[in-house]
Parts: sequence; structure tokens; C-alpha cells
Amino acid sequence: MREVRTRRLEVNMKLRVVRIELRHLKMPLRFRFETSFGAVTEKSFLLARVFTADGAEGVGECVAEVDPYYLPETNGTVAHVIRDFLSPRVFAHTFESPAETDALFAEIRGHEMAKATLEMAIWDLFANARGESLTATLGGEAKAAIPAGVSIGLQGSVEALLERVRVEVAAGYRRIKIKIKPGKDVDLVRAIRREFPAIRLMVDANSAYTLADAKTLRELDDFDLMMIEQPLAWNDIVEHGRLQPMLKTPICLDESITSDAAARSALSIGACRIINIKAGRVGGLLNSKRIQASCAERSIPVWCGGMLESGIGRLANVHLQTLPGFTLPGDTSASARYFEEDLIEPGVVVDANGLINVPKGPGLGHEIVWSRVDRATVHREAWTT
Ligand code: OSB
Ligand code: MG
Repeated sequence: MREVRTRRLEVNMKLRVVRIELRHLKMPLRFRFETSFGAVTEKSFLLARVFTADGAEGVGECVAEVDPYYLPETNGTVAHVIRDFLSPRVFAHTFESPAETDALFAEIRGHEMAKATLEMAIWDLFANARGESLTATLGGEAKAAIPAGVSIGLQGSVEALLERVRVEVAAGYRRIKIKIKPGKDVDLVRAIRREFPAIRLMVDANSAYTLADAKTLRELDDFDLMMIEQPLAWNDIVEHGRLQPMLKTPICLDESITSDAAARSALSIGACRIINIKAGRVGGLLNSKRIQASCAERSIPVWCGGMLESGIGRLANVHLQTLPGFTLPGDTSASARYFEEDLIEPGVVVDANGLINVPKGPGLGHEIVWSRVDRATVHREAWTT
């Protein structure tokens, strides 16, 4: 009885954010990560914290990068939009549910990564204030663990790539993704398939091809790939709709899906058969849920992408993957792959079976080590009501 009464009270909780802090962090990566659009050796990202007057807080990691090469937003545009447009709206509102950021941010067009940063902090705030895990706040399933995949960047040679694949297969990952670009595609896949005929394998082009490359992309049909991720332009769903019927291999869209409307457009013309969901790319966790639901209506599988997140964003991705429909292994890999020292304790661990445990504690469920966050912080600003 007592349990039920407490819980009802918590569900009706009203929260006001009185302080927002935005930090810029830099963390060295343990490897150089090269894609068709560039290479990075350092993770340079924003972290937002939201606070209530009575000391509850939530944290959200932003997926924007230094340059607008993956999608149009950058750390600079995100800071501008949070400072000048999103924070004032959050301060003016009393929240009964994290879903309310949706209406609050609706008149600001685009800037999904900026919106997601605060939205995810507010989901975490609600989870912390209610004393429940982010999985529970999101309405995820009570799964013990989720399957992990891994994304391998372009390497200097085929042999170097094969060595990376050997290491990750031995580590237990349930699916290997490699980056490709024109001239570094069919040969790489052929070499991997010769040594690993049965692993679950896929490729990600990050928009490096055009329809004129259809013949090369069709050659990939011979290698039993799970999918080809975002072969064509980041902003062209119609051309993917032309390409998909030319291929046996499913197309998975990443960059092109920045909203539920984009997802429904893509599905309605058959532009893809799988969708990669990154909460940061689609404006947050609520839109992630909507896209998952739109896909479920058409039996389209989804999986959770990654943006080389620190442990904070990584844990949010783990909780997101407890939603139904996330049936394929995502790009959420172990903390130790990316960083000498992650911002959370313990770090995200992938076991020998390629599984990541879903934390059960309140909020993200692992401790955030603020002394490490402080050490990685290069700039900080804060606003209050
Ligand atoms: O296209 O999925 C992508 C990283 C940065 C930008 C875009 C992408 C990626 C990854 C990395 O593939 C996935 C990860 O390990 O976090
Ligand atoms: Mg991708």
C-alpha cells in the first residue's frame, strides 16, 4: 500500500530547473577514428547539467563535433542555441514529464543535437528525482543486458583492418561494422569475409557515394552484409529510395533520419529497411521512441548508433536500447576501447558474450566521477533563473 502511494506521488512530481551548466570537455581517444568525412584523435564535446532548487540534477551529453562534417551542428552552434533559445524556455516551465520539452522547443527549427542535450538531461533529472533507472523513466523493458556491436574506422592497410577485426571478434562483439569510402570498399569486405565467413558484418559509408556508384554498391551484395549504412547524401532520402530496389542488401539510414517525419518519409518510399537511432541526432529520447514506434508499425528493425560518447552518453544509449524494437546490436562498445579513463565508474563493460549489463540504479546508474569531468573541462558557463 505504502509503496503504491509513494509511487503515485512521485509520478505526479513537478520539477523546475533553476540552473543550467554547460561545459566543453576534451578527452584523448585511444585510437584515431577515420571515416569518409574525416578523422579524429580527440573527443571534443559539450555536457549539460540541469539543477532544481532542492538539489536534484540531471546530465546530458551532446553528440555535436568540432566541425559540421557529419551533420550541420557543431559544439559552437549547440552552445549558442542552448544559451539563447532553449535555456530560457526550460527556465520558464514547470515540468510534470520530460516529454514536455517537445512542445517547449517546437518553434525552434532543426538544432536537434542542441535540443537533445537538454532533453536528455531532463529525462535523467526525472529518473534521479524519482529514484528510478532511466530505463524505467523511458518505459524500457526490464532486460538484464543488451548486445554490443563495434564500429571500426578506416585503417591504413587491409592487414591493419583485419587485425582490428580479429581483436574485436575475440573481445566478443556481436556485430562488426567497418567504415568504407570509394576505393576502400569491396576489397576490404572481401578480405574480412575470407577470414570470417560467418560473422555479422556491415559497412557504413557516411554519405560518401552517389547513385553513379550503384554498380560498386551492388558488388557488396555478394558478401552477406547485414546492411549498408547511409551510402548516399545525408539530406537525400529520395535517392536512397531509388538505390534500395537495386540492392539485395538492406540500406540502413543514419544521417538522413533527423526526425520522426524523416523516418516516416523514408519508410513510406522504401528508402531503407533498417534505421539507426541516435538520440542526439533526432532531437532526443522522445523522438527516438517515436521513430522506434514508426519502424515497429512496419516491422522495420532499429538499432542504437554511437558518436564515440563518453560514459555519460554511452549509458544513456544503453538505457535507450531497452526499448522494444532495438533488436539488432548497436554501436555501443566498452568504455575502455575509447578512453584511458572514462568519466564514469565503473565504465561500460562488454562481457565475453558481447553483452552489456543494463544498470538498475537511479538515473544513468553508474557514478559520474566529477573530478575527472573537471579535469577534462576546458570551458564552462552557467545560467540561472
Ligand atoms: O556514422 O555511425 C556513424 C562516429 C562518429 C560519427 C558518426 C558515426 C560514428 C561511428 C562510431 O560509427 C560509433 C561509436 O563507436 O560510437
Ligand atoms: Mg553511421
